[in-house]
Amino acid sequence: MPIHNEDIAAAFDEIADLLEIENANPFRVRAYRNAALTLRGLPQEASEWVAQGRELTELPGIGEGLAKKINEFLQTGKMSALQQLHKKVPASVEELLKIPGLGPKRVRALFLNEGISNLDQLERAARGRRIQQLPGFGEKTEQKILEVLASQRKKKQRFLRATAARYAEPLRSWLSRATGVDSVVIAGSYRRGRDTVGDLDILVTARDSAPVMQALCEYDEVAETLSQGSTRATVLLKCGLQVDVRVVEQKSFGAALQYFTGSKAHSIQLRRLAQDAGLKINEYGVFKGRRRIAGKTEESVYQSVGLPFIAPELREARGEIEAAQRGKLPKLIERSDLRGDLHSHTKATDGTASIKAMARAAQAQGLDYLAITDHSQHLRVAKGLDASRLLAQMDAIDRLNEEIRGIRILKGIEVDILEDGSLDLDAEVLCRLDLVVAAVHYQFDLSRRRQTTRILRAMDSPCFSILAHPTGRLLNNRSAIEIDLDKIIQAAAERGCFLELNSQPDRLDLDDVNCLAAKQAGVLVSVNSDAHSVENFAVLDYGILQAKRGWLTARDVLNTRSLKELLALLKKTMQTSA
Ligand code: DGT
Ligand code: CA
Ligand code: CA
Repeated sequence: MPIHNEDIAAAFDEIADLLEIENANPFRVRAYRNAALTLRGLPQEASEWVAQGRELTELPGIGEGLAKKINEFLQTGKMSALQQLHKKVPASVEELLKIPGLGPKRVRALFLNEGISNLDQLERAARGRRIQQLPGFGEKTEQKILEVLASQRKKKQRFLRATAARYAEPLRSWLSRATGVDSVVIAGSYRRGRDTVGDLDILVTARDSAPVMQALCEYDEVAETLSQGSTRATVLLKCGLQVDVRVVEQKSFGAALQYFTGSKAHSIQLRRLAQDAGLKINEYGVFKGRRRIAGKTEESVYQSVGLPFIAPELREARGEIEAAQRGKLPKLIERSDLRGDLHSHTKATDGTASIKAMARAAQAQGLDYLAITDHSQHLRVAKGLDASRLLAQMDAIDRLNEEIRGIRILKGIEVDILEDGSLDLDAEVLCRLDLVVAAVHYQFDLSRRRQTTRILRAMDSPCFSILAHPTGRLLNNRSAIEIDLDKIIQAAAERGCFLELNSQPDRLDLDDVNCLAAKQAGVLVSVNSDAHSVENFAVLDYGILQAKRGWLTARDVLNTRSLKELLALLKKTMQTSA
């Protein structure tokens, strides 16, 4: 069975979790987390890298020790370091960490002092009102634990789109090679560009469906066939991802693609339009009485009800059909519209490359400018910059800009918003930068009122350009902080500062709805990579997908501006005399 980067990254994350429960050195923990990030960001599978005879240590953040562990995993499917840790802390203990409010310290206490080593035991203890009696836990925590466990049971885990892509693309090419296959498209929420997907919906056009079904059964990564007919099947992959496959005839392709792309709500609205016009749209075509009048292409389906093609990213029944009727569909932003990136890290903090290497990589991605925005001092585990290190970095950037051509490096910082809403570095230092990117990195669970006030205060600082990852959510991991985003958007409009859409596949906040709200308030969104390595700029594709889902055009996005226009806009966010 092939080993994917995601498998190695998951093992590293697991080691990091276990080390945290053991109260290990935070830098050691961070090294594993960073390696996991690097692996997830690689455009290529590590296994291929090794097969080509290349050294894993060439990868950023992968030293000898980590490379050895990866090689061991690739060769044996096991990681002895992880197995060693599991001798002390069983894997089921890690699940406790996923409960919001249970950090490593509390999990350690539950495990070592109470012998609670899995979710069932946790639930039993909470029901028996034993959690509230433990030192450091209260009745509120106990109640929260019970609520979270109940809601977790209800909902099935969704896959990050980026993770699903790792499994979807190889399966797509496998199916394309089956006899008589014309085209294979991954439809559903995946095609609509959602940040997470519940399952994959694959549509195949072929002369004959039998070879497709055969190919699916023979696919190496299928763990179980859940149902199978002559033209449809549902299988479960070994990674846990469910896949629906449908085979249709060429002449129904457009209608089937429209149907399986959804969303359901969008399609229902479309069908109602058709009904009003005396037509019937289904997955086989568009019909007037018994006569088929369209359905070979998706365009023909929309055209049959007098509409232009509607981009899949917009198909959420959020007014796109009305906009299409009025000829007011937005011309959605494309990746090629981006002229720069305003959030990136170097090895001065928790990145893995030098400033120069990052700039070169951004240039290779077709960008004209890159802002270096390392962390500020408060974020100790990331070796955040204090004033003197920041000033030294600014000098280094000035020198580099003299030296290199073809890309302009901007001087920035990702400064922590402290609990009282002040910024982690003094204004007189910050104001020497080209831009200030600010973010919340701790105290995520303040009340909505306090959290909103905290951010609004920060936005009132003399130097404040972009609010980074405004909600702080980590998909499948940490929920969004409680804030009044409308108020924050309003304040950004008044102040002339910007909000970030962070392109990391597990962040992607602002989300689609938030993007649309920012656009409507006239606040420009900055689609940033938050790259921590030279490979990591590839995530901009995910940011662009989310931006499209938020109806954004190139004009709605800050970093589509030319360097000159951008600098003028940034300057207004930076008060030069503090
Ligand atoms: P997901 O998988 O939860 O991320 O979301 P989707 O949108 O991929 O939903 P899924 O996999 O249940 O179904 C794929 C598409 O099939 C969906 O977007 C629209 C279509 N579809 C499924 N069930 C229905 C239905 O009952 N009515 C209509 N009109 N379309 C449906
Ligand atoms: Ca789906
Ligand atoms: Ca499905």
